[in-house]
Amino acid sequence: MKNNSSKKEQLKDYLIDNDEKILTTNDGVPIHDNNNTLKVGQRGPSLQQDHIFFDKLLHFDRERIPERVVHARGSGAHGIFEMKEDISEFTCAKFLQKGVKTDVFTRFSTVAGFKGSTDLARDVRGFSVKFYTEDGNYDLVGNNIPVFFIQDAINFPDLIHSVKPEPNNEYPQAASAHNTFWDFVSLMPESAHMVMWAMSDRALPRSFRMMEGFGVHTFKLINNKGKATFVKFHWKPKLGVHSVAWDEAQKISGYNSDFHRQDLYEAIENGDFPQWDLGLQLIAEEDEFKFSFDILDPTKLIPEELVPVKIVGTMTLNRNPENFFSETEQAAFDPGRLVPGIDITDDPLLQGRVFSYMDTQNYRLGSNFHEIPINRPINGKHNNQKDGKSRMDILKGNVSYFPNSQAGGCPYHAMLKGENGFESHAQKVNAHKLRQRSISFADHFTQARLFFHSQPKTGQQHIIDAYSFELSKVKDPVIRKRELAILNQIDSDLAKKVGKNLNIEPPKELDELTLKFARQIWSQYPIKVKKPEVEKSKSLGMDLPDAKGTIATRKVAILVADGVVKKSVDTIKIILEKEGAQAVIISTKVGPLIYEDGSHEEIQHSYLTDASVLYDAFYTPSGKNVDTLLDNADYLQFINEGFKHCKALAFAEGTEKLVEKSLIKKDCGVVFEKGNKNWTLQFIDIMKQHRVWDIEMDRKVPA
Ligand code: HDE
Repeated sequence: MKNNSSKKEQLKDYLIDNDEKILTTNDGVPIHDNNNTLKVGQRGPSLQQDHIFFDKLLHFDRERIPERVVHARGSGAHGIFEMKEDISEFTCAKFLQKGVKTDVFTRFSTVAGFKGSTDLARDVRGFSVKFYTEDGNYDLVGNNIPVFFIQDAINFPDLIHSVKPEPNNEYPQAASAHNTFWDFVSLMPESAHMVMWAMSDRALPRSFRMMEGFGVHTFKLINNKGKATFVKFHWKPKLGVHSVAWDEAQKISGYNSDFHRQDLYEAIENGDFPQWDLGLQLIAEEDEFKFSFDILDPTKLIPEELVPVKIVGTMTLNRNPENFFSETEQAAFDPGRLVPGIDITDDPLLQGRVFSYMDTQNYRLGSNFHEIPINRPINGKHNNQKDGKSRMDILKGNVSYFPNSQAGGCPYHAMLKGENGFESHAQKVNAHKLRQRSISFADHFTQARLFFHSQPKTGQQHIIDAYSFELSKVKDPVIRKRELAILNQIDSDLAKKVGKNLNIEPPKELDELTLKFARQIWSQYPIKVKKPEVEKSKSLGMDLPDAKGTIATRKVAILVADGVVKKSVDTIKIILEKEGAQAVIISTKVGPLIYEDGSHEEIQHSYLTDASVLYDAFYTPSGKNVDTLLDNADYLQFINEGFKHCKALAFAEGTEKLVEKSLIKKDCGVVFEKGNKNWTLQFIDIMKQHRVWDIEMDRKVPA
């Protein structure tokens, strides 16, 4: 079947444009007066016959639907995926054939917080992509972390109950730093690897546009001969992988809890379309048991040193939704939404997901959720399902059953027309029915260690700080100690350093209770582990080799006050904008900024409305602004905090007094114009590194 419309074209049929239109009821009846209810006399009681009022209020009373039980807080965008490589030997999926372009809708999310919670929580980020292919919708519902907390779907409700606000008092919101989460994970050593990722900078992205995405599970690609190849999906962001500091994340949550949502929306509105390459790790069926870990275990990744990531295509997000609720909120993702050429594996977490998503969509959106415009396949649906609440489609004819002769056998099987219908991989299964888990899943610490050892020194320090923060928030000392015992199994130095911050000597052995629970899964736990293939993996750090060297879309604050020299502002603005960065002028108040030469410029940002944590770098231009800023505590806070968070700072000639008044020490991340012809280049080079994390320890200032 051919694509008969793009997703954009399809959605156009549902767009409502109120321009130049008369206000009506939901039945299209023109409304004469939308200010007054119908009353008995001007001051009298309202009448029950006011159908105009009821039409409005009844709808309002039903505006809320259940939020997603996890990943409630999210932001989405439309885009396109273009396949660039030929992988037809591995898959017959039509959208994965070289040169094919497919419309997508992508939603990013946090996991634990409610719909209105902050974007900057320490949390995993969801990364869901709906491909509107000519063979129907395919959903790749992944995360920005390549592994998961648990191995079997049956533990999922418990995991989520433990991390969500506690049931008696419903706090803390969007935070894992509390008793119940650490109680659960300290009793579930299988969570050790994922918890390590969640304590790393990966859990504090600078932007959705700067995170990797992972399918997490091993899936199968199926070629047109029915042959399967195992596959892991990766999204690699063109802008690189970048994070913010924990102190910064907490402050951003206060200054702008929509930080990521706004960043994505504005980037797309500005034409800075975010892009990710799709990468595949392909593993031949014969190699299923070749590794020291089990590829069906979702708490394990396949180091890129063992199986390189093959880049095959690119996704570009280029259009914001017209309406958040209609599109982003009603988007229904489901890892069981597969197309011919892709199949699931026996990963016991994935198997459970295939049930849960469809179920949750039925609850959240109703049984006809696939008829909601954002969820409609572009190739149309043809089957004998009918009726149900809010059915939109109108099925023609008297036949809604199969097989039939009355409608000429329609709709018929794909194979009758020589088309490829979805066929599950013909996998041979021969085993007893058991409620058990494979012993090949029982090594929980080797890859947690691999991740920790693969981080640079600052990355390791951030992990130590994160464990120390989170466990300090845990009220029960028994839980803290139990988790330290897990850390000690991963790396004794890590355990010692966290233990020092908590005043606990890390126990040598796992806690009795942890062992007891693990032995309920594997009686012989702990097992003798296999030697890992690699001790360190470069790809687990945050430096993507192809993504370095850009300051595109970075926000640079130009910190001014009235009397600033216009040329000093304009010069850096032009240079930054040429590099694709955004220069934002911040002054003591919004409205007209008065330059030294008397000219004016209308500005939108002030030290009152903005904060240093919302920017990537800072420049202070020269002029009479210096005298004003010397006495401006908010300005000093901007540069002190920028310094603390390892950002690039540049100062024009004549502004040195400001640096002396601040807590800034002159280091390789601070650039001065005075006597330095290359200052702009240096400033940009520092920004390209994102942050000067290497000297973070020397930048510990009270800001
Ligand atoms: Fe989900 N997950 N999940 N999950 N998940 C949902 O579906 C679930 C898991 C992920 O942007 C829910 O529509 C179970 C892994 C994302 O709308 C729900 C299990 C991964 C999103 C659900 C998992 C994810 C969800 C809630 C264990 C990474 C947001 C609302 C068996 C690969 C999708 C909804 C969006 C959402 C269940 C584990 C990612 C309840 C039972 C592993 C990105 O169905």
